[in-house]
Amino acid sequence: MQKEEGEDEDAAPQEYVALCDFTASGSEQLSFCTGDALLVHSKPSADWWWAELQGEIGYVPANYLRQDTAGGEDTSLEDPWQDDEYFGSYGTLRLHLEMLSDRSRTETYRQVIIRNSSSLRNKVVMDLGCGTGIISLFCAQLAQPSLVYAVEASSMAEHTRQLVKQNGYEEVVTVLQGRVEELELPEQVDILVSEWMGNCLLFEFMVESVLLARDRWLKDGGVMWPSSAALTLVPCQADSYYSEKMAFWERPYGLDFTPLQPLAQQEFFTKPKFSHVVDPEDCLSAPCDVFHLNMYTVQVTELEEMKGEFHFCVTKPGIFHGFTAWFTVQFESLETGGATVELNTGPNSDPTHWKQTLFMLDEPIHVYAGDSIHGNITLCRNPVWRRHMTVTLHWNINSSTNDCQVGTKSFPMWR
Ligand code: GJV
Repeated sequence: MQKEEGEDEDAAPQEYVALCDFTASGSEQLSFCTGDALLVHSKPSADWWWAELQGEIGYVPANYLRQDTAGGEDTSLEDPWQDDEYFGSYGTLRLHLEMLSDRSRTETYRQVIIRNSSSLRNKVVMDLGCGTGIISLFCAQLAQPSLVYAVEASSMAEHTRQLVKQNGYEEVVTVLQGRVEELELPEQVDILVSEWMGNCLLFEFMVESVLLARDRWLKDGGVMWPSSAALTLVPCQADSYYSEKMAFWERPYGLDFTPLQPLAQQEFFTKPKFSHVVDPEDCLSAPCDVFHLNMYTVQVTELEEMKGEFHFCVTKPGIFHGFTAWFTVQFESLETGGATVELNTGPNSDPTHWKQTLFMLDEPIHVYAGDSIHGNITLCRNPVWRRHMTVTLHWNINSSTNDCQVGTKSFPMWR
């Protein structure tokens, strides 16, 4: 997903309409309500704009606004799914190499096929978003399904067809190029398998395609792999990241650069940090699952706003720099007495290409063993840009040694 650079510094103010409520969390920010008309004076960054509402002026999150279509450029012609860019990026090898090289990920799917091989016999499988076809090929190699529909929208599908042939599985695996939403099949399937998970589980929202495919193409009583998923959170230290991006400005080369710290905060701590690897030692408490998805029952409309609560008991003294998030997915067994297989992308499991996602607080907070950190998290899907969302964290620290502290922060991912 791309980020745009700031633009139109000297242009005339433009009218925008607020798509959601926004509560200012910093002194320079401006609160507003859904439907408010704001005048955007400048766009100093892609995410934070300088705007006016009823005579007050301040920073506003760009992703909460839609242009008032009375004039100016029209974004309604842009694809809210950004499919050209999205499927374009899956048309080259870079991402497929990253996913295939992720052994924990790929080996988990392989194990699921191996451990369920007798139940897969003579079954019809759909592998949604098959990429280079690895899961379909595992099915053909390690089990005896009657047919695997390998569905892939990107141009990689052409190569996948070749790989299927090269390995001698063209009788079993049928590669279908196109978006699953537009797919026509002669029959429904027994098993829908997909590797759809993004950062913080939902980012990219490929899960929507999986749910639509479930409702259209999965037989009654058919199987979903993964069968369930969860998002997990932990309060953590991130000392080296904090030093590198924030403490750095305290005294570089013997000079006081602290006036740049507010800028550093906007630039480095406004969005989550993807590809963070949290050391288990930096986790300040046991992690907590904040929500679960049942892949058989969850509805697309529920994804608009996913809410969860957390309650952590701090287990060791440290500096609370932020929250780290990751996900797990579970694959139910089809064999009698068979065990569930889990893919866990957290710090206590084998590393994966997703790594973890770090949400930095604006100010680090000292915490002590026995303190409690409770609060909630909301994943709010962007009403316009369907693959994006904003994560809002609200926390409360109760401590015997400190005053009770509360905080709220919203992180766009990315719009
Ligand atoms: N229809 C067909 N293929 C798709 C679709 C769709 N609606 N959505 C994604 N893909 N875990 N976040 C393909 C996409 O082109 C890519 O090859 C793969 O599914 C996603 C793989 C992992 N991404 C992820």
